[in-house]
This record gives sequence, structure tokens and C-alpha cells, in this order.
Amino acid sequence: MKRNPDSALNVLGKTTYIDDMPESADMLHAAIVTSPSAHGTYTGLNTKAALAYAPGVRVLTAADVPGQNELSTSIPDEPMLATGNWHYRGEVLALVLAPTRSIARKAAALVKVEGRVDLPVIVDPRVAFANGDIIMTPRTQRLGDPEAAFKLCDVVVSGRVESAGQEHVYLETQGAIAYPEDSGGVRVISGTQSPAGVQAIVARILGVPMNLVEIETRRLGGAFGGKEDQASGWAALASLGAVKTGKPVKLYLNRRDDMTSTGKRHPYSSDFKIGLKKDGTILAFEADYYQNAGAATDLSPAIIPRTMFHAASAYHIPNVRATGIMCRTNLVPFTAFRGFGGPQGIFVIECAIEKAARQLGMDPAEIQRKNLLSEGDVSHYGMKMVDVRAKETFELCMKKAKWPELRAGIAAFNAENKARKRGAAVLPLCFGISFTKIMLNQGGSLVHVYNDGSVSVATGAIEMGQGVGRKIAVVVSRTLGAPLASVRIESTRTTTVANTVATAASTGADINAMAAQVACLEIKKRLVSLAAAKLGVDAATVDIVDGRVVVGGKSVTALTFAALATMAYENRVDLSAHGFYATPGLHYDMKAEHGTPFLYHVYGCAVVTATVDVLRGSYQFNDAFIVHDIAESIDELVDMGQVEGAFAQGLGWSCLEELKFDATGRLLSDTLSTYKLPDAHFMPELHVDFFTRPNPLVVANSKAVGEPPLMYGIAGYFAVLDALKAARPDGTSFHDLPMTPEKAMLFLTGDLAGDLQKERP
Ligand code: LUZ
Ligand code: MOS
Repeated sequence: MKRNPDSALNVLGKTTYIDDMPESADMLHAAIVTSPSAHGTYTGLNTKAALAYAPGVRVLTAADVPGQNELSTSIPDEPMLATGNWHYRGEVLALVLAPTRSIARKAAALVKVEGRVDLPVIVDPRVAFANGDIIMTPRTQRLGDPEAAFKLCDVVVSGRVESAGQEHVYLETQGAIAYPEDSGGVRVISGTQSPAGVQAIVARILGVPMNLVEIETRRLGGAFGGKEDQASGWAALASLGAVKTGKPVKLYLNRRDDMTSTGKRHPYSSDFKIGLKKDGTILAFEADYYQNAGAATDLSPAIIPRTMFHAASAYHIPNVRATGIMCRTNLVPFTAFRGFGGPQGIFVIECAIEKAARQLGMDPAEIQRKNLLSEGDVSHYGMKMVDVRAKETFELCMKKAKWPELRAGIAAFNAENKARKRGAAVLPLCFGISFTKIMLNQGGSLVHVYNDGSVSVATGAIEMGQGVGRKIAVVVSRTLGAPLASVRIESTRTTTVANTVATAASTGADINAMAAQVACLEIKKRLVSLAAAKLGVDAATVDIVDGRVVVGGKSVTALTFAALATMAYENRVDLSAHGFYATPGLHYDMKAEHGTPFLYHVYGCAVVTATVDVLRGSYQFNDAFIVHDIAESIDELVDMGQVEGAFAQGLGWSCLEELKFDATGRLLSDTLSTYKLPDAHFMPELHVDFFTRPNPLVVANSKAVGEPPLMYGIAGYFAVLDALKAARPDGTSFHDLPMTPEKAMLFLTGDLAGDLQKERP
């Protein structure tokens, strides 16, 4: 096993995803009936034509739910099946079951909404805010006194920033298969990042205790946060169908249903104010983040604090105010997406720096450099920053990119060329690792060593293509001393490891490999003491390394790991153990908005260059230089895949992917022909180096890698903007992500409209 264990299967097309699983002859297929507008009420559903369409069609509505018709894990504002009203387009009104998927879909199209009354639709978070339609109360984090500090500044700049949402486009759409059990409960194969989360919701919907619901997840064809909270509805609908009919029910969304009815990255509209001294030192920063939460609470209350925690990004600013406001609109409930509010916050401070730099006549990179975090700085949320790597990674990256020469080269190119202009931008990174909700920072494992020496490892981790299984296997192999090839990672099941959390927040390997390690150390202790007894040596001198028992650190014995496992069984020594890990040292005072919410931070830096075609507004990225703080990599191939993939996804969000709703709340970009994803041609040449200082706080001295590199993509926005400014030095910078060629063109022709225009001096 040299890489992600799924890689070979994927290449051969042999990997089994949910829709590849065998279907029993009695299996029913489900299709959803969704709301016809973004806001409305109705008196009932007419199902006559649907039921008459084919034999065996059934229609289930809210009235069929035996338990509680509620999907939310916070404020109860998200019914699984609508009850007389809807609040976004794509909300599920009914579930149609039929012997085939095609019949189910056709019958679903025949269900008619009766007594429909459309209501006003709000799509803009600022309008929702003005109407008082917010979720919970706004939160504010503070450090120092920004108001007073602005008075001491040489330059104070304010502005407005927009960032659009992002569609997850996991290759495998959402779905589940539910099998009825004779207990009255269900067994569900669910496409989720959080089997235990799905278990709780299914139990609630069915009105049964959690021990009658088993959820299993073998792997996902991608998730990116989209299946952290929002897989539960599909599993619960399938479970409802299974319990109501006594037959297995499969619900698998097609791409358009998935794009219309599932949440995405939150769009934000934000205001900032930044104050600096003439030399570029930032004295004060304020931001108000209007988060477009969509029609239900979902994970918004966990996402908004991550935005606020990243308000100052990789900079130390002595006076900060960051206010987060969750605004309720008539769009699909927005949800977790790789970075979880962090990218939105980081984009705002970078916009502020860009605007301030223009005012000061400085290169934004010089302001960035001047204000980077130092060892021992205290963040605006009261956390003392230790083992800070901001300056080192920044300088390494600038050196790697040959920044002064790069800048000079761009200036020379721009002086010579009229039709094409080049630009460059830098993005320093500081991303906090741990779930912002402290309770979620826990994980469990169950490790069995079989008596032939092969090893079975179960944890709460979900393999979604990111390679967490590979990392856990490496840690288990190293800890036990068992050969890597003998370690098998089991599918994730609620009956093997209970009460787990979502594989999310970049913590999948941190938490689950740690929990696995705890169990392995327990088993190893027993094996070592047995080996010591058999060899007649002191247990303190015995170790197991690479599949062999070793005495005194160097004398490799003939006793293999496998033989020792057999011996343990013969001597009635327990070869199984459960492990548990809770991230230490986390605390947060919600009232004071102060504490230590993160175990550590991930640092790094990216330099991105771009060339704009001034006549067309189109552009091309040239190079991306990245120095990423990986600490000690558990698997360099896996980690490089995460860095490159996250960067591509961040670049897509920043520049290319355009999630577009119209004023009636209809998603216009609801297919892959209207929603453009980054491809190989879009990507710059990548030059990635790892910064490898060990991180003693985590298993194997590693660092989390899943989300942080996504932020590097933000440099793409500013690289293009830099080139645009070279073409039109008179134009005012605009901060409206993504930086599509359309917007670039409008900037170049001086036709940028609307609120962006208002910002012009
Ligand atoms: N999920 C979550 C996350 O529940 N809390 C978090 O802090 C988080 N951060 C990143 C991604 N998912
Ligand atoms: Mo979360 S955005 O699923 O890590």
C-alpha cells in the first residue's frame, strides 16, 4: 500500500460507491418533490396523478413522519418535509417511492401543489439584516480600542467586500440506502462525513432510540464540507421510506437536484475599516460580516466564529473589532465548505490591505510583510500565538518566487506591452486548527489484532478521497510495529465506534489517528510484556519495529509481529483495544469572546502571478509559488495532493466558479454546463515546498492539511487585480469575488456597475 488505498481501485473503476452497490429485487427508489418558488405557502399536495402513474408508487409527506420532523442540530427551523410553507427553492415537500428510479422521478413531477401563495423573497443578507431577519444575536470579538486608534492613523480606508458562494461539486452526489430491520429500526449506508450525526437525526425522525439505527460509510466520492451536516436529510428520507414500506429504499440525487437542494459555501457581504501609519504598520481594523445564511440555521453558528477568528488573518493588529451577523434569506441553507468561513474572513482583510496600499502608494506585499504575526503575539480573540511560522514561511516563499526580480520583470513587461498586462500577489496564511465548537474535538477507535498478526482499525474518520485512511494506517503501523501492508482500515460504522464527530475542520487525521494510536499503545504494551516474558528480558528493553521484536534497541529477534500475535492468543492475552482522544487545552468564553479555541495554527505563504488580456478581459495564471507548513508529513504524497487540490479549489472560488442566484431565489448555475470548475488549463505552474519543522502537539509531529491551502487561491484574485490596475491605473479597485473575466472586462472598460461604482472616490 504505497498510497491512498483507493487509488488503484479508482483507476481501475472498481471502487464501490453507494450507487454501485448491488440492488435487491425488492428495493424501492426515491425521488423528491421540491418547492416551486423560493418562498410560499400551500394548502396541500395533490398526489392523484402521481399515484396513478404506475403500480407501486407511494408518496410520503410530513404527516408520515413517526418521530420529529426536524433536521436541525441547533435552532429547530429545518423540517425534513415541508408543512404548509417553504422558504427556499429546492425545499423538499414530499418523497415519492417507486420500483425504479425513472418511475419515481416521473411520478414526482406529477405531484401538484395546491393553494399555492407566493410570498416576498429576500436574497440579499443586508436586506434581511435591515428587516431584522437575523439568526441568533450578532457576535463581536474585540482587542484594544479601534475607534481611538483610527485617530492616531495616517491613513484610514474603508470599503465594502462581496464574496460569492461555492458549489461543492463532489463527484458523488448525495444519497443513502436504508434497510429496514426487524427491530423497528434501520441500517443505512449513508454518504456522510458524520455517521454519528446521521444516526442521531434518523433516530429522531423515526422516533426510535439511537441503538436501533446503524449508519455505515465506506467512502465518499468527495464531500468538501457538503456532507458534514447536510447528508442527514437524505438518509432520514430513505429511512422513513424503508420503515413505511418494509423494503430497502435508495435515494440518490441527480446532479441538478443536488445543486438545487443542497447547501453551499456562504456568500458574504462585508464592510471594513483599516487604519495604518505612513510606514504601513496597521494600527486598527474593523469588519462587519453579513453572512448569507440561507433559509435555515444549519452550521452557520459554527461558521461565523471561524470567519471572525480569521479577521486579522496572519497579521498582528493591536486594535480589532470583528462582528459576525447571520442573515436569514430565501436561499438554500448554506453550509460547511472547506475553510468553513475562514476564506471569507481572510478575503476581507486582504481587500483592506490592497486598498490601503494603493492609498499609501506601497506594494501590498510590503504591508503584509510589515504586519506578520510574531511569537507570543496575542490574537484579537485572546489566544497567545506560539510556534508562529508566519515570517519564516513568508520570507522563504518570497525568496522562492524571487520577489524583487519578479516585480521588476512584471514592471518591464507592462512597460513594453499594451495588450497584455501582468500582475502578482502574495497571500500569507494562518489558519486555526480545531472545531470552533469545542465539544466536537473528540474521537474514538477500535483496534483488533487478529491472531495471524493482521490488524483491523476502525475510527470515526471518513475516507472521502483525502487519504485519511492511509495516514491512520501509517500511524498504526508505526505504533504497533506491524507491517503497513497488514493494516486494514474498516468502513466507518456507528456500531463499532460510537459518538464520533464529523470528519471535518481538517482534523480527520489529527483526531482519529490519535485515537487509533491510543488503542495501539495499549495493545502494544500487552504484546511487549508477553515478548519480554518469553525472551526472558526486561520489558523496558523490548520494542516492535517493522514487524519484528527488537531487544535493546538493536538486536532484531526472530520473533515476528505475526508470531507474537499468535502467541498472545494462545496465552489468552487481549488483542483488542478501544482508544479515545479529546483535544487538550481548548477553552472559549463566549461572553467575553476570548479564549484558546485552537490547538495550533497552520502557516504558509503563496505568490501567484497572472497575465491579463486587456482587450478581452480574459486572463491566465502563470506561476504559483507555495511554501506550506506541513510540519512532519505522515505521507508526503497524500499531503501534496491536499495542498494542490485545496489551492485549485481556492483559486476556483476566488476567480472562476460563479454561483449565481436571480432575484427570485432561483439558482441559475444549476448544472455543470453553467458552473465552471478549474481544470488543468486554468491552473498555474505549481511550485510547492513543504516547511517541515515538527509539531509536537499532534500525532507523529504532523499538522492538519485539508483546508488551510485553500486560502492560497485568494492570491489569484489579487494577482489578476494587480494586472488590471497596470492596465488602468485610474480605475478603482473592486472587491467582488470571484474575479471572472466578465468583471475584469467591465473594470477595463470602466463599466463596473452598482455598489462597486459607489466606492469610487
Ligand atoms: N466544522 C465544524 C468545521 O463543525 N466546526 C469547525 O470549526 C469547522 N472548521 C472547518 C471545517 N468544518
Ligand atoms: Mo468541514 S468545511 O466539513 O471541514
